Amino acid sequence: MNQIIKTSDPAVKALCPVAESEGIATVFDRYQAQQPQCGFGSLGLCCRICWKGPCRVDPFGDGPQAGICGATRDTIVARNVTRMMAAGAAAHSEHARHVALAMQRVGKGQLPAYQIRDPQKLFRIAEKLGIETQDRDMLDVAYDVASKSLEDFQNQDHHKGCNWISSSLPQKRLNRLKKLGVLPHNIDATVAQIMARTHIGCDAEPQNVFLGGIRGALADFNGMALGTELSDVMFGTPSPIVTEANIGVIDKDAVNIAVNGHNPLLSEVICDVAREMNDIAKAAGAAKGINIVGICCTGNEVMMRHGIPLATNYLSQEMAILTGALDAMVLDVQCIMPSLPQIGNCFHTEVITTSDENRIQSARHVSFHEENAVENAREVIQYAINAYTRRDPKKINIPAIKQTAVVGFSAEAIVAALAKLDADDPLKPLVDNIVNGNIQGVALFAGCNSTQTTQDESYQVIAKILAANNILLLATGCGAGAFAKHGLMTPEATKQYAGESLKAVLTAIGEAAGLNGPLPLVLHMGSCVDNSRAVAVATALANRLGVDLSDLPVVASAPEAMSEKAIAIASWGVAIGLPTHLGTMPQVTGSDAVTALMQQGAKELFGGYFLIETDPKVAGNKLVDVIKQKRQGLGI
Ligand code: SF4
Ligand code: MSK
Repeated sequence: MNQIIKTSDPAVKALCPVAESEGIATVFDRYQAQQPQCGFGSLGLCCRICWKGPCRVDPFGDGPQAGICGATRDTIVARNVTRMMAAGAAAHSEHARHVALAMQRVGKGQLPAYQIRDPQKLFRIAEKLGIETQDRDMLDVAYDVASKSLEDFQNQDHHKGCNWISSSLPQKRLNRLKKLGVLPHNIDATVAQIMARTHIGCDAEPQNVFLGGIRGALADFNGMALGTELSDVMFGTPSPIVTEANIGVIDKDAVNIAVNGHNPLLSEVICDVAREMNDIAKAAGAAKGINIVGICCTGNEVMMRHGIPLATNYLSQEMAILTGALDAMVLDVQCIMPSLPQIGNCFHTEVITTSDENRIQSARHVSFHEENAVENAREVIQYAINAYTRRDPKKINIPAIKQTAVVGFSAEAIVAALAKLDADDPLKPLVDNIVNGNIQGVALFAGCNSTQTTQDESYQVIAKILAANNILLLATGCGAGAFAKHGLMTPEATKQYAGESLKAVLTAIGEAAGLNGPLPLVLHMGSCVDNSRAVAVATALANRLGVDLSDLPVVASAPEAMSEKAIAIASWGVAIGLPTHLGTMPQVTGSDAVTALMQQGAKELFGGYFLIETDPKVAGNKLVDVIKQKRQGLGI
């Protein structure tokens, strides 16, 4: 193998040679093996919707210009991207449904492993959803909140919007979306409708297909908001906590267990049970007991709630095993590489799937069910301890690379920090500083890692440009992981990279909040399902200023968007009015009509639009310009 390692992460660079010497293929090798990737697929011009296909449209105009059924390039591209939005919505919303169903059972007292850890938030949500709270038992309210949330999967009345979206966006935005006919009434029905309308011989009008996709993307937002908020109720609303990130958090003197995926239902219980089983690990010879580390978005979930260190983000999940000191990797759902068990087999690592709907060939499977959560957690931890005893000391190679990260900035935590400056009106300091220009605007970094670019690099380049221009930075998902690993979630990064006025504001807030220095340069808002937290902050700002979200100097950036979930997130970002940067080339450019629809067309319809730019420096400067234009529009 002749390795080309597309990463900026020093830990990954340190571990790839281990893979090479062991003859193990990693994501970077498999990327090389796929070159050149199919041009038709890259442009979105390959249709496999029926078995007369696959059909491909010639992008140069010489060959076929329609599929066998007559579908044009515009129809084919629109259907492909719309189906991606539906898949993203389905993935986030399955996660949300899982959490809501669990909370319903907590309300009935049927799941002793779980509690309501944030009752205040429960009651706030109940009021927001119009549920009676006066003199009511907490568990009854929890049951009703979960049931009302599940209505968003069941309602058949097209005139009634989903409960969560209706109570989460500014009225002006809801009116605009309603007028366009893109507000979902039911998450499941919206996903099913997209699959139906994109079946062969159905909706072939590209804009109509795409707007159907936008409704799916807004269903994704609804599922995401619901999943985030109910998780906070059950597991606690994040508040700032200091931890560490990158592969050096794996400890050779401990039983190391990585939790990887997205859904916190099992990982939360693993954290609880690990404390009880620490002595068993010590008795097996691990001087420091059990060390839980996070990967990907399950990693973000446990990091922001418990300060569990983050081992790495999506693209480098295989690297944790290459350290030779990872005893188990426990997998739940989404963004998990099917290659993990093969790599685990080259070491002593137990790779354990836990979701019956998400299994991987040759992985050990422990079927997780909430009613058996404690037993399930004990079982996987015991597998890890047993594996620890089989470790080969000669294979241990943990690069001593890690960074401090201050994480856990939920919307509530941000408001609480601001309240230290103005207890009666916490939003006022933020609004005042945006209006007076000390903070020029806000950028939300979301999304994945992708082999199409250099891992984590664009995040850093763009963030440094925006910060120097006094733009407040928020991050979720693998973007948050990137910033944590590269030391940009620290007060020191603020001192080094923030423009003078932004630095002054972050310092004033940080010192008032008792942090003895500025807030970190990038505020960690959670996993990729937690983008709704940033929307909550933006909605509060818009309501306060009496404007729509598209008027605000707020942008989103997904420099390494890769998954169908990321396509859904970016699409609802556009639909709620945000200029949304994509740093990887979306698979739509085979259709001028769809590409134009996502840019100028979307701008006219929604105020938000896709800004496609693969060069991070150019992208950063373009986002600064967008923020300036938005400020001009507001007259500030
Ligand atoms: Fe080809 Fe039409 Fe079938 Fe797509 S739906 S594979 S374009 S015949
Ligand atoms: S895990 S969707 S690679 S953010 Fe949330 Fe990361 Fe993207 Fe998966």
